[in-house]
Amino acid sequence: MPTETRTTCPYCGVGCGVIARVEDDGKVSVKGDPDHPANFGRLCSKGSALAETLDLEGRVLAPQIHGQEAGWDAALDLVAQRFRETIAAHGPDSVAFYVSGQLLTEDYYVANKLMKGFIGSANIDTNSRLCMASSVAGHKRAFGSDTVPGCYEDLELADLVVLTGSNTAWCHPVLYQRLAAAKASRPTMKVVVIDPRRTATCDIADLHLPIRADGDVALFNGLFHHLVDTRRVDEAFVGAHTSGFSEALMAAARLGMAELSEATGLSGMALRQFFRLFAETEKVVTCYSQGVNQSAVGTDKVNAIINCHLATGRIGRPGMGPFSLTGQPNAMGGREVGGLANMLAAHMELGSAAHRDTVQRFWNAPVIADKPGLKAVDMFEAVAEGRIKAIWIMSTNPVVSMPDADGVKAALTACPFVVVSDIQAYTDTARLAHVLLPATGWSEKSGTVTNSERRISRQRPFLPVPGEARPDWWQMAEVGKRMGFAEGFDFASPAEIFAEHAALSAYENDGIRDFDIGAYAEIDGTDYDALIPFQWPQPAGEPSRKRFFADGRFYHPDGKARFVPITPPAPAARDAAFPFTLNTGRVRDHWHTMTRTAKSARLSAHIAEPFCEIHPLDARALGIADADLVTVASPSGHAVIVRALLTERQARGAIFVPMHWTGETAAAARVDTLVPGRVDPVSGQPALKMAAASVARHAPAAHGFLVSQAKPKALPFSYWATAKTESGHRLEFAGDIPAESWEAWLRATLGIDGEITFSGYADACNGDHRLLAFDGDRLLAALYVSRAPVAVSRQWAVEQLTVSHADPAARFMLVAGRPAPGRPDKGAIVCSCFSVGVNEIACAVRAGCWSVEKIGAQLNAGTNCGSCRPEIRRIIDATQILAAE
Ligand SMILES: Nc1nc2c(c(=O)[nH]1)N[C@H]1C(S)=C(S)[C@@H](COP(=O)(O)OP(=O)(O)OC[C@H]3O[C@@H](n4cnc5c(=O)[nH]c(N)nc54)[C@H](O)[C@@H]3O)O[C@H]1N2
Ligand SMILES: Nc1nc2c(c(=O)[nH]1)N[C@H]1C(S)=C(S)[C@@H](COP(=O)(O)OP(=O)(O)OC[C@H]3O[C@@H](n4cnc5c(=O)[nH]c(N)nc54)[C@H](O)[C@@H]3O)O[C@H]1N2
Ligand code: SF4
Ligand SMILES: [Mo]
Repeated sequence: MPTETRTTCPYCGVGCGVIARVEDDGKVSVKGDPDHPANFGRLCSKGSALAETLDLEGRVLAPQIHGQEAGWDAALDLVAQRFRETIAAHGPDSVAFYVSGQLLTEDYYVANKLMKGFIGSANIDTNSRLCMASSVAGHKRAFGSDTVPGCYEDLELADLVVLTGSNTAWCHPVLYQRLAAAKASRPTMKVVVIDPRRTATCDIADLHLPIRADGDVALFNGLFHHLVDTRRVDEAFVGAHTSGFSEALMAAARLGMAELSEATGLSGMALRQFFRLFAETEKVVTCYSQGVNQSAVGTDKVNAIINCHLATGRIGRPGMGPFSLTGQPNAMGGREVGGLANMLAAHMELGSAAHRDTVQRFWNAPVIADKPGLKAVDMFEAVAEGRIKAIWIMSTNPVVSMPDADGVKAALTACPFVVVSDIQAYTDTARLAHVLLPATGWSEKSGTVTNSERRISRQRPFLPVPGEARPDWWQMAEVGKRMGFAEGFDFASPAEIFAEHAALSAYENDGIRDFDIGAYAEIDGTDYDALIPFQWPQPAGEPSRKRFFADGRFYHPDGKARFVPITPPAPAARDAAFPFTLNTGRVRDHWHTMTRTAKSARLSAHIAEPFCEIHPLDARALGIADADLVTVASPSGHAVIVRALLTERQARGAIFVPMHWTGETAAAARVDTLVPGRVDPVSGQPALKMAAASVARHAPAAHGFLVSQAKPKALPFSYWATAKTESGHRLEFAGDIPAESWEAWLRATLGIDGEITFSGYADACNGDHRLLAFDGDRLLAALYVSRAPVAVSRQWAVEQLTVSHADPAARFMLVAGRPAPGRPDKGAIVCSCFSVGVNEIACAVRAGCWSVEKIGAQLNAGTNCGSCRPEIRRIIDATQILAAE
């Protein structure tokens, strides 16, 4: 009998409900859960492709010690012994855990308990430091607690939604679709996007403000003054429920329009339009994400935004409030268990003796950490300096995702003892592990996650556990027991851990702390299995609550919210040799370091190479043409080589490089090697969106493109990037021509030998080589080499791996690298659900399909997950402009 399991998507913080179906033959399919209140049945492109990421290729299936398979007992004993010895010799602060917002709450709870209550150090930090730390710090400064006041419904109820530093269309796609649907049904609703780039999110924007990097503080300070000047301040609310208004207003220096334009990079007209809209609209939600958080002034940006909402009393009521969009599926759960180095469990304060006492008694713990531990950037610095001698990294890939990524790599290489728990064996970080522990992944593991609107949902298992994989919480609990803490870690199931976590949230609480899920303190295994999504808080005997703060009750000791005085940052000093501002972030169809999304051919087809978005005029000044390769270098002497993408969506003087490509998927594209570990002084969050960089054309001897059934290996080129295709692989490369013949190189790279037919041609004059390898009718590989970037129809070439090539005459087309005249060439894939390419869409537009709906009716594109709809609209606009010219 096929089974259907309700679970939660493991990607972004929207936290969509998923129904996973397993057929009798084991085949898995997924669909959106119509009953889940985050998505009501929708899924984005990544969620829709989940079933394609569940194969066991590359999985770590048994514990490894120094690369050799070992039993669990040996591995766990070794971890416990090395941690114990290190602590005995050098104290508890000589060890550390670096964990992740992709752990389940139960995993996170155990890790935090072990480090803070039993080892007695607070050296547990998480990739949430790179992600949500500024929001946490901003919330705490303003509200006295890390509370997200609103919920998703507020975006639908608002009359103005401001999206700042958030590419919602690509990064929180289902929430974006809810917003787009609300705006379509109520066109008076306005959307403003504040982002230096014109992103896909601008598709539904009434106003796009292409702000200068870090201009946000000046913008919201300016807005604060405008609200005062136009008498929009809610004096009753400010008087009764806040403090610090005058100081904050004074600090938010009153700038004239010209100065404000200078500080924000925005025209006076745009500024006035935004200020007026905000001032005149009562129901405003301001959503923000990494363009706000990942900055050296991230916490100040958060508070500059919150100041405007407090001043107008627009907080915690339907359709109003500041709204931090969380990135990872369990960024919120991690905060709830206190998984950051400066927090305690259940939203209690490490700095409060009373809270430490409460937690220690509840845990019956031998010790309790009494000072903040090291935050991510400082933690890896301490590893580099030898102060931390043993580290356990769980569910994150810092060799790719931390700033100064090569520094992190060197630190881990030199560290005496590195433990990594992951699902994949060959991540850039797992390669450096002394002990590699196989974790159960999504579809196998069991627990809870909390989404951006404080909604707690279950992730449920529906596939058997492969090999010797074990849950992360179990690994931590076993090591805890082996370190001598049997009592604190005797958990038999995630349900038991969740119940303890819920009980702690209610322990000596009485409404003093926001996080209280006491209603679940007694939950048993059966109820846990049946748990339906709910929002916190839900104290014992009370219903759950959607919003905070409409009653004006905050969590500072006096019950009031604080205005925070924010002074604008000094303009960043520019080094003439590194004139560009390097902005980094995400693409639609990949997830972080791609350990899962790269398994899906569909997701890999949307954008198959690392790139650098640059304004055409900046490119022209540097002699860079579209599809050239460029070297992007940093003052620290690091460089990446990526494809140039010329676009006016990018502001002049700024470039954008995605964060996704790793040492596994590209030659030199780990963009975090370029980003220094400069952090926000309040939150410790690194400024990942604003590094200095230079750009230069990379001029290799040869450029190449290869499609092949086998995975290419040991590539000697200065540039390469691989991606999976439906039945094989594609490779972009550039560099020196290998010493051997292309045929010999191809045989070695693909490991092909025996009866293979080669055909093709070489033109010594222009350096063109075309080489096809056949096994009978089956194309094994097609190689295209040229001195200039290779002009081959990529998607068409990829599809040739899946069709028979019986007609030798037709093989000429393969040599030419493009379809016969009149034959379709899809072009780059835009709709990953139905594999519809840009050329097909443009062709349909020319034939009269002038709306996204008509394209959908004709080609299906955009009719499943809808994530590509902004891009379809862009193609329609561009095609119409061309037609009009
Ligand atoms: N497809 C996809 N979705 C994801 C993820 C993924 O890997 N892939 N990851 C998830 C995670 S963990 C996170 S944290 C979120 C991140 O979600 P987002 O924050 O929406 O994504 P980013 O692309 O990191 O950055 C958002 C935007 O900030 C802009 N920005 C840069 N500097 C500034 C500035 O100074 N001011 C303003 N106002 N804007 C600026 C950038 O141009 C960028 O478009 O996405 C989540 N969703
Ligand atoms: N330049 C730049 N750098 C950035 C960012 C940026 O915008 N720009 N964004 C930052 C942000 S917001 C984030 S959140 C980080 C994300 O960065 P990372 O956390 O490093 O990225 P992931 O690829 O999600 O890493 C998750 C790892 O956990 C493994 N894994 C998956 N499931 C499980 C499991 O159940 N258990 C275990 N033990 N392992 C598992 C995966 O295989 C993968 O290796 O990157 C940060 N770095
Ligand atoms: S929006 Fe997409 S990635 Fe995010 S939770 Fe929903 S389906 Fe998953
Ligand atoms: Mo994140």
